[in-house]
Amino acid sequence: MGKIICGKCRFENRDTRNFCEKCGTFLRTKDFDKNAYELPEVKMMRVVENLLHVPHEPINWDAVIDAYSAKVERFDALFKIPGMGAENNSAVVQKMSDFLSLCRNPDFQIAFVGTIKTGKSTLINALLGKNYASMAVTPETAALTKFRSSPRDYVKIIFYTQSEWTKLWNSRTSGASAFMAEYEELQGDKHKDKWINHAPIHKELANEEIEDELKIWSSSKRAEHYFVKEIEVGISTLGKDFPPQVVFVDTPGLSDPVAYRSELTKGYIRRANAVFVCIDAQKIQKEEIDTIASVFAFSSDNKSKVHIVATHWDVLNDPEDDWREQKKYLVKRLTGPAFFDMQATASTNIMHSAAYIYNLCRDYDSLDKKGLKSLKKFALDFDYELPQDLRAMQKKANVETILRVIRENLAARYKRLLTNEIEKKFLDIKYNLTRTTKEKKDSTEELLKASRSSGKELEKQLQEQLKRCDAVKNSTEQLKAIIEQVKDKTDKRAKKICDSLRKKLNTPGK
Ligand SMILES: Nc1nc2c(ncn2[C@@H]2O[C@H](COP(=O)(O)OP(=O)(O)OP(=O)(O)O)[C@@H](O)[C@H]2O)c(=O)[nH]1
Ligand SMILES: [Mg+2]
Repeated sequence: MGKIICGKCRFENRDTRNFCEKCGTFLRTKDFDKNAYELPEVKMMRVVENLLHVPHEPINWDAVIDAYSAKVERFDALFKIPGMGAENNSAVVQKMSDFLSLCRNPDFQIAFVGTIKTGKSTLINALLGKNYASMAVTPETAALTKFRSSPRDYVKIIFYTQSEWTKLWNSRTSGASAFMAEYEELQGDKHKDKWINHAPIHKELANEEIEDELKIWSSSKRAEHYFVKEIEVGISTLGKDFPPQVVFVDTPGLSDPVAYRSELTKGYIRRANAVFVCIDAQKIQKEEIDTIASVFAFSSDNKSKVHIVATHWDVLNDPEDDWREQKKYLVKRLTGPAFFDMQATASTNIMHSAAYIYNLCRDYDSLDKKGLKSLKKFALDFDYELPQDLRAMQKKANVETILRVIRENLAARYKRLLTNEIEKKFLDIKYNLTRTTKEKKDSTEELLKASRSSGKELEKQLQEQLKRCDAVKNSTEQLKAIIEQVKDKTDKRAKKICDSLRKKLNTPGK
C-alpha cells in the first residue's frame, strides 16, 4: 500500500486517505483544483473521514465501558461540527464530557481517618504492599495524600491558592498555639511566597524514591507541608489484581486545630465511597466514639460505607479475648440511630488489625533490630516459629481480611454499580442526542415543507393570476367585439335616421 505524505505536518498517510489523519489537511491537492477544498461535498467528505478517525482514549478497566466511551467520543466529535447542534445545547456537551471523565477516572475513594497516631499510614502501607507513607512516632501525615495504581510511578503536589491560604490562616482555632509555634520554628513565612499559588508539581520517579519524596512534602517537620493542599501518588507495582479504580486517601486527621484543614478532610469523608476509621484498640474511649460519631454524621446518606478498624491489636494484653469483648461492646455501642442501622452491618464493618506486624513479616529479610525484636515478641506471644510461620503470622495480623473487604465487597460491587451508572448515563446521552437531532430534523423538514408549500402556493397564485389574466384578456376581446357591434349597429341606425330625415326635408309642400 502506498503512502501520501502530508504537505503540512509531514505525517505519512495511507494512500486511500483524502485528508491527513493527523492534522486534517487536504492531501489531494495535485488531483484537484485548490478551490475544490471549499466545495461542500469535499467539506462533508472531510467531516466523515475525520469522524472515522476520532482519537480514542482506551478504557482499560472494562471492555464494555471502553466501547461506550468510544461511541460517545464519536457522538461528541459529530455534535461539535458547526451547525450540528452543540452551539445550542451546552447541557448535552457537558453530559458527554462528564461521561468521558467518569469512564476515564472511575475513582473509588477510600478515606482513612482517625485521631493522631492511630495507625492510618501503617494500615495503608500494609494494603499497598510497601512503606510509602511515613509512620514516624511524632505526628507525621500533615498533608492529605492519595495513592493509586498507575502504569508509571509519580508524585503530584498541589498547593494552596492565595485565597485558600487566607481562609486557612483565618480559620486557626484557639487550640492552634502548637501549630503557630511550629510554623514560627520552621520559619513558614520565609517559604510562603514561594509555594502559595505554585503550579502543581508532577514528578515521575523510581518506585524506591517515592517514600523520600513524600517526606519532603507531607512531613510536619518541614515547612513545605504547610502550603501543600494535596499529594497524589501513582504506584506501578500494585499488581494486576489491585483494583485500578481504588484510591486510598491518607488524611491528616479530623481534630486539626486549623478548621479549614479539617474541613477538607470532612469534605473527603462526605465524597468518599468508603471510610475506614482507625481507632487504637488499646484506648477505645469517649474521644474515639466521638470521632466515629462525627464520621457517621458526614456519611448520613450511606452509613454502611463506614468501617471501623481497631489498630494495634497485637499490643492488647490478651489480643484474642480482649478483642472479642471489645468487639461485642463496639457492635452494641455503634448500632442505633446515629451509627450502623443493624447489628449485622456493625459486626461485619468492625474489624481489628495489626498492620505493623503484617509489614514486619513482609519486610522480614531487611528488618532492623527494633523491627526484629517486635516480631519475635509477637511470635512468642502466639507460639509461632520464625521464619517458617511468617505467612501464618501475616494472616493473624488480619490485614488480608480488610483487603478482601475492599476487593470483594467494595471495589467489585462498586464496579457493578459504576457500570450500571455509566450505562444509564450513556442511554441518557443517546436519548438527548436523538431528541436534539430529531428536533433539528423535524424543524429542517418543516422549513423545507414550508418552502415547498409556499412554492406551490406561489405557483397556484401565479396560475390564478394567469387565469385571471386570460379572463381579463377574453373579456376585453368580448368587450371590443360588443363595442364594435354596438358601434356598427349605431352607425347603421344613425345612417337610417339621417336618410329618412333627408327624404322628409326634400319633399316640398309637406
Ligand atoms: N504494635 C503496633 N504498632 C502500630 C500498629 N499500627 C501502627 N503502629 C505504630 O503506631 C505509630 C503510628 O502509626 P502511623 O501509621 O504513623 O499513624 P497515623 O495515624 O498515620 O499517624 P499520623 O499521620 O501522625 O496521625 C507508628 O509507630 C506505628 O509503627 C499496629 O497495628 N501495631
Ligand atoms: Mg499518618
